[in-house]
Amino acid sequence: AEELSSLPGYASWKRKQDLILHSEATMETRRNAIRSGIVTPSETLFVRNNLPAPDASIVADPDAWEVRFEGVNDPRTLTLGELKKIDVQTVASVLQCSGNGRAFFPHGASGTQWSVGAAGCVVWTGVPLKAVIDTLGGPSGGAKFITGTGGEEIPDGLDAKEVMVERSVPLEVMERVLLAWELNDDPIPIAHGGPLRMVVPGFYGVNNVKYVKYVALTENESNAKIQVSGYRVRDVGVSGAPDQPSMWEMNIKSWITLPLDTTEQGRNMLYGVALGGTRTVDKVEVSVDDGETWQEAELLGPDLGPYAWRPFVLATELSPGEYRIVSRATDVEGNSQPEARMDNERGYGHNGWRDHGVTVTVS
Ligand code: MSS
Repeated sequence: AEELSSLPGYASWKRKQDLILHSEATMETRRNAIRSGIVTPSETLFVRNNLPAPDASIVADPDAWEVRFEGVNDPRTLTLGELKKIDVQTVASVLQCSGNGRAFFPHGASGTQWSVGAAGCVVWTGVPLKAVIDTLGGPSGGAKFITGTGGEEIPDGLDAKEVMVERSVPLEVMERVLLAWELNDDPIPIAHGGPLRMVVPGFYGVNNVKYVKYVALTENESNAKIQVSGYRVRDVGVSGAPDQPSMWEMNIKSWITLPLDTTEQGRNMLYGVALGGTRTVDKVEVSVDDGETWQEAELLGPDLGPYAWRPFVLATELSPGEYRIVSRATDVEGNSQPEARMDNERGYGHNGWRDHGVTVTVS
């Protein structure tokens, strides 16, 4: 696919040199833009929009933004200004598209051909959803899901249920859900879902509903296409359906960020990042011979919690030649990245270590 030559208006403040411009709605962080960083600068963070972003005028007066709450004993519409007075918390979490790594699937999974860069680790500040629900008298009964609706206007002539971004996540994760108004210490820009975003730490990007305008505790999952048949893991050639796993919790994953392509002989620092989804990363091993032998890398601090990623480094001597450098992360419960990808129709959830390696020529 043809890449854009310049940043689209709503993302014109981004660092163009850090991004691969797949389209107006999809921009990927370059593998070399992460280096040893823990928090991904907003200017470098990937963008993925399923619908055209709303007009930036909605972030001009953030505190006036209204959200409707349903499925509680006292259903109400609250403004962002009011939400800010309920409580406030900060969480570092990885934002990663379900299709990150799609480019590595040999069957040519349709959708944006993300390599490793549909992911970043960012800091969100907002009100815990639990505190808002308590303020509204608690769940009204029978609730099994938290359903959030994006604030996009549905383009003329399209069926809302077909295109709207409305996602449901299990009620059990409520304790960690934030309604966030800050990204990396600044008001959330329109590109990342300002003025208010539903953040579900540890869950794939799609569940982090931007410009959230409606939050409901519901008995059933949303009947929007994006929930019913979209973002479902199924075999190649099979259509999406509600009985297939939804792209909710992220799996353990890591990749090398430096060096890429070439480096000089002698002592080298091999950098990368590792995420555990909802579990803390325990260790990362690195191999310079495509998985024949492994060495344990050093985790770099600080530890920003289970939802953040952890940069790592392995210091090693390299002599001239060609190397296939791969990394494999393990979480505190012993879950490790598999070697292979799990083939699936849409190329979701790829965490196989083999495909994520880099080939480096040392001279
Ligand atoms: N939200 C809304 N509202 N809309 C749209 O479109 N998308 C998704 C999420 N959210 C959307 C939303 C997706 S799908 C993703 S990844 C994310 O978001 C991204 O983010 P950023 O900020 O980066 O752009 Mo896949 O799983």
